[in-house]
Amino acid sequence: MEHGLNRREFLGVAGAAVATASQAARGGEAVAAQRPPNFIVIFTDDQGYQDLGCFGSPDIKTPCIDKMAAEGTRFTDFHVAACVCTPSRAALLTGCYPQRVSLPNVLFPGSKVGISDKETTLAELLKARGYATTCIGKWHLGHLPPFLPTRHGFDSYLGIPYSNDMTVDPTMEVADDVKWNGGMTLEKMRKDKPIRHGVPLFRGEKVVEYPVDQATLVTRYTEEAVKFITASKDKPFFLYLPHNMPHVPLFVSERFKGKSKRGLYGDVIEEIDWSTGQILDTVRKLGLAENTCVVYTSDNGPWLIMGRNGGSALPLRDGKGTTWEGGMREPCVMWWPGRIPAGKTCAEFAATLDILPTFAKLAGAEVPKDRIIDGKDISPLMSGAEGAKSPTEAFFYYRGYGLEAVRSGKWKLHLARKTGGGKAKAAQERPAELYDLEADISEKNNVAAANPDVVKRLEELAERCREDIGDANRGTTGKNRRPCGTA
Ligand SMILES: [Ca+2]
Repeated sequence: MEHGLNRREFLGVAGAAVATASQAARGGEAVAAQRPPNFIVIFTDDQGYQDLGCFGSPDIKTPCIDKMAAEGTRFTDFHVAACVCTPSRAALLTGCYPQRVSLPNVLFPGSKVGISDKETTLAELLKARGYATTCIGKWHLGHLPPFLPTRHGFDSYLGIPYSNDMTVDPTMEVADDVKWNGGMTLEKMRKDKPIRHGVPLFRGEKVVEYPVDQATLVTRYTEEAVKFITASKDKPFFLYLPHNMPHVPLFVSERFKGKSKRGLYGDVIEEIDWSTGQILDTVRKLGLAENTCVVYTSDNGPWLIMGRNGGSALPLRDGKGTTWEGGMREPCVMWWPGRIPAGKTCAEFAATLDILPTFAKLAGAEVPKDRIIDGKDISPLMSGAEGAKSPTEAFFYYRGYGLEAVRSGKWKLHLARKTGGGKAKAAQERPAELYDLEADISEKNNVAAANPDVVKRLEELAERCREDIGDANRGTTGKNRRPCGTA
């Protein structure tokens, strides 16, 4: 039975006869007519490709996520659309390249921009289908009121508004019952220089704790998630859980401190594993397993430079902040008993861009038709449909607005471009490099010279992308960008 689920069975409703071809063709709508599935997205921050037991970690123990993989499917060629936080989240929630929605760079406490209210987020799309929605964790798509989760489709929000190594925006609204830590007062928050790595915790649109005790966050997020699932059990729900760990500075609760052979980073991942187990157990206990689709992945690769969070993307090259595979290929596990085959590995290309159109299809929700959405429906890959192939012809690796690489099939081309050019030395022309990711997942052997036709084809795909959403490395802005929100 492992490979036995076909697409029609996958999209059909358990126990309901999906008898006619027309019903099968309607697919997602047939599900939605009964009760649309629940969705849970667990999105960690800066976790490496290797940093789960089921992805080969030699020394981090993740029994709960390994069990999730044994009951579900591992995606081993799964990508995020950016190598840093803000743009990666923009892609997940809009189904679009972050450059298309003009959020290609990390936002800071002084940033006055955020996600545009003209975009339709995954949460808005599902909310329109009657879903209960919540965001618990790190947002990072703008911390000013017009950009907060509660303005973009989430019924409720608990979490930190951006990265946990940032500070506070002294103008933030503060709740009446705010908890001040470390001798903080409202006056100090408004006037003093912000505390290094002192971040505020939000509930809804107001600060409820500052600076938040970060060692408590995974526990609190988990409790909040369990509460939300329990309260929402009688209607479809969407739980978006973007953990702010293992982004540096690392914090862990007392229960997990010193437990992992891998040091603090391992402790942090093991606590997130516990959290994931709590969430899946809640789903199981409530009898919702067969109607709940859970995706676990990370927003970008491990921080190997500067902060050095201790993660590993092996066997991939490099990590966060780069367009090498280690920066943008992530461990990914999908779980939905009865719908996603158990114990399977999907080696087809997929990306967070695909989550929005796929969930929309499964929920019977409308994807906006008046604009370009980059992601594709990957439900056939999720169902393990025989012979299902990635629907993505080409995938583009950006850093900021600069297009650095293009992927098509097994080939990845790092584009020729100028690099360096600081005070010390003149800019260098870096030639194109081609890698065969099937034979060389570590991007070690440049085979450009031996495959000129492949290089030409991928360069043509890159050129199409430059015309579409631009490339700062060539001084082009593209014709299909949409503005981000401004406050
Ligand atoms: Ca990140």
